[in-house]
Amino acid sequence: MEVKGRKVKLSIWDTAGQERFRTITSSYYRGAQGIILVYDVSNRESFDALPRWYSELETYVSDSVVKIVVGNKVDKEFSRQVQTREGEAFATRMSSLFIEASAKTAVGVREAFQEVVERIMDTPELWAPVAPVPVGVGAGSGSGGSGSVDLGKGGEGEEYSGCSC
Ligand SMILES: Nc1nc2c(ncn2[C@@H]2O[C@H](COP(=O)(O)OP(=O)(O)OP(=O)(O)O)[C@@H](O)[C@H]2O)c(=O)[nH]1
Ligand SMILES: [Mg+2]
Repeated sequence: MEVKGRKVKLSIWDTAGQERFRTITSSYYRGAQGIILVYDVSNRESFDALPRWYSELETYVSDSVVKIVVGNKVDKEFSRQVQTREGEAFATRMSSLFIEASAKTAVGVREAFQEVVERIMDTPELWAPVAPVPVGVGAGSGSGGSGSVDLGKGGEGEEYSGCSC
């Protein structure tokens, strides 16, 4: 999709029902830059379950990861159980973005992704390369010069050549 005039490719992982069995492992969260937490505006239980998901996130992801709370099924306005302002207030308390949407009518769907990606783009620590830390003293001391450390030589390479598999 296009965000802020730039083409971005999204890789989206859906928990696909696993959440009901609480079998989501840490590998699921690893490397995530954004997290979408969806509840059903016509089902209060789904909204009340959100704090539990946040305590799980506290364990697995850093604070800088972008979170958005999505109140889905707004097409069912006639049976709404969670008011917009409740959803909004909760999201604010959790330092998260908020939007209401309907997967059925597509209202708010694009916007939800748009908001998350925009916030990710505004958070360099989620994507900017971390400055190399000079570890492995001695690896580049012979030929490096001008204080540079070549982590490509004498580090991984040697280790790899020693592999007997
Ligand atoms: N009216 C309405 N129904 C919806 C909407 N989104 C999903 N549904 C319906 O809600 C039910 C559950 O939707 P799912 O997409 O399976 O929900 P889920 O949370 O991903 O479920 P799991 O993958 O099993 O965890 C289905 O019957 C959908 O058709 C919506 O925006 N409006
Ligand atoms: Mg699903």
